[in-house]
Amino acid sequence: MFDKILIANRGEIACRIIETAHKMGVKCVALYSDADKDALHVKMADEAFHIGPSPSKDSYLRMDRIIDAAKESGAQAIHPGYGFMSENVEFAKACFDAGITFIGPPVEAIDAMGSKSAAKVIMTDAGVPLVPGYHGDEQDPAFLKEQSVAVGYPQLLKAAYGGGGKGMRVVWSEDEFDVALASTKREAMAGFGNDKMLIERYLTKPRHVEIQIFSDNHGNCIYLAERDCSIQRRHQKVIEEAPAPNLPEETRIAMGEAAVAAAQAINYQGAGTVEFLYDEDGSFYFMEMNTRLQVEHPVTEMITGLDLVAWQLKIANNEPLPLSQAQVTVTGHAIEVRIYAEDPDNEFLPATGQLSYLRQPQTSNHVRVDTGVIAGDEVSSFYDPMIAKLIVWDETRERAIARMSSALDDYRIGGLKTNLSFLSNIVNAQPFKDAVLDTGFIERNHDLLFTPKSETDHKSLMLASLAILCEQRNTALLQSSTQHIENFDPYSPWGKSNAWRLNETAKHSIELTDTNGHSHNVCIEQQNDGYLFNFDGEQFIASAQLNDDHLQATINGHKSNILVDLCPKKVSLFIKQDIYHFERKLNDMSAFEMDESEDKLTAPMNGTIVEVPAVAGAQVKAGDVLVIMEAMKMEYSIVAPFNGTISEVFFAAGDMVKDGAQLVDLMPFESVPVESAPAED
Ligand code: MV4
Repeated sequence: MFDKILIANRGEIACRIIETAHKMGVKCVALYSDADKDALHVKMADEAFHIGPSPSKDSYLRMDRIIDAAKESGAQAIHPGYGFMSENVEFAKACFDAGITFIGPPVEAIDAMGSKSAAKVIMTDAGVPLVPGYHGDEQDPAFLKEQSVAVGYPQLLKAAYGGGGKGMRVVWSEDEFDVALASTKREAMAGFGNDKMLIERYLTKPRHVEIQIFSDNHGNCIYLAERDCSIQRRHQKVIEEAPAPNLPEETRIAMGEAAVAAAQAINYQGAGTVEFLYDEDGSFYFMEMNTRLQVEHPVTEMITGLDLVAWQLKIANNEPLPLSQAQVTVTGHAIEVRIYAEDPDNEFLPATGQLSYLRQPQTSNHVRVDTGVIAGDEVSSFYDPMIAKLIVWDETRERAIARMSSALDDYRIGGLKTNLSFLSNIVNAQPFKDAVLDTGFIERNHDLLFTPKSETDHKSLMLASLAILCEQRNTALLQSSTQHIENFDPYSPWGKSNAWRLNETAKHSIELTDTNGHSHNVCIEQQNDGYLFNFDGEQFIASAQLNDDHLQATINGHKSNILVDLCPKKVSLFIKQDIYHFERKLNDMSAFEMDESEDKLTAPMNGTIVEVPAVAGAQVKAGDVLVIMEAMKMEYSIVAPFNGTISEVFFAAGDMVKDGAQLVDLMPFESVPVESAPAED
């Protein structure tokens, strides 16, 4: 086995490969761009090489730098992961020329599958079923027109060198053909530098079912069951599962054997995936073959109990397949969802930002999370914005769905938009539970999956406000803990860092702006045993406690246990799969702006000084009341935010002050000197 391999990738797949390699005692070399200098995969590796600026073209796609890093590190093999260089013939050749093992198929196999039409010729010879159509070399438009008529309508025009749905055009009738051919050829030439076309009968509601195959260098080739990846959006897989629901056993076997035949036809080695279109009438047809480990390989691992990356390393090390076909067993059902930083309410535009809050579901034999990020990481626009893959397994599909739904409810991500609620809507949708699957699933169930953005409700406003108030109360608790207040009552106005005069009802005003851009001014009266909210005349009595990110709140007797992400300017609520984000404007009268740069304490608004406990020269502790002022019929205490000496007091009781006026000059010091300790004996 290799002593050391280099992973020419980043993110979750790099972490996943490193994890298996380390279990096998293989050292790992990571590569990183400027943007990834603190990335998880770099931390996990035994060593790492900086390979360039953040853009992929200047880093992860720089073959020369990758090969140089492998040579310099002494890596004996390179694992390309998926994407980037994983299906690049030139890169596989460069590895071979450098005497470095490419953990993947032979160059010839990658090359053979690079062209759809060439692949179809090979599949025809191998007896693999193809969609009826034309995929020859004759490309004269008049000849193609004749083929088009022979195939019949609707039909699909496909660029031979297209991929991912690009370079395809549905033709519904003969008189559409000429225009469609011309435009698809132009698109293919512009996109792929080759305008060779093939024509296929168009399947209107196919499923995407793919077979995982493995070949070794000793003539063995087996299939490891199948995956259903029909739920896609713009040719991006969203949910994958294994095995494919309701696939007749004889179809499963026939598809698997066809996939093996396809692999053997190109002398395949390593992990590969043969994709089929599975038609409503039970027929299946070769679509394309991927000569890499797929993103969705974990669902196959969960139902077979195998480690496909370990198999890749063994095969690259010229070992035979660990199992024969007869020894492969399939147990239970697995589902994977791809968690993306994107905005489903805005055309799934990629989202960027900091993962200010990240809580994954508890992992187990049933729940797996493959990720390349940790809380606090930035999701940049340089790379695919996938945050993680969430994979679940259970004994039946129904139970796997329930487990996925629950795991999604437990997944909490704050700081940027994600597709979590969209994924939750899919797995909870009856058509998904009924396995009514085909490539049009998302479009057909649009109204089920895209819940209109709900107007912010009073409950979410109250919960966000309670979280903020609890946070401030907890801060006061922390500060006043130095005052050793016995029997501290969290609802006592004196319990807060901004203690309130007992003879007044403490009032707060918090401004919350929701993701629709609507601002809500929430007014709260603080009472001895909690808070009183008033929305359009309707009153709500509430109490709450905040422990870390858990908010326990009772509103009019109804208890809620939710997770919150509190940042200075934002507050997010995670209520099962509903997520509420608010900009949090510090209008809350119970807080005051501390001009940190100059340690000044200023008046939060125009008002009148009621009392000035502060005296110049006095030493005070954090939380001590310095000034009490009245504004808008409410009283506020301005307290010392840290230990220090009062150097000057600028106002006296009865004075009027303007918003922002400096009230006290407080000089910080390390700690309030205590009486000198008794001399050591
Ligand atoms: C098809 C098809 C229907 N009929 N071929 C999409 C990209 C590439 N993988 C091939 N694709 C399709 N080929 C025929 N003759 C429908 C698709 C297709 C599709 C296939 C699998 C998964 C998702 C898809 C989404 C749209 C179209």
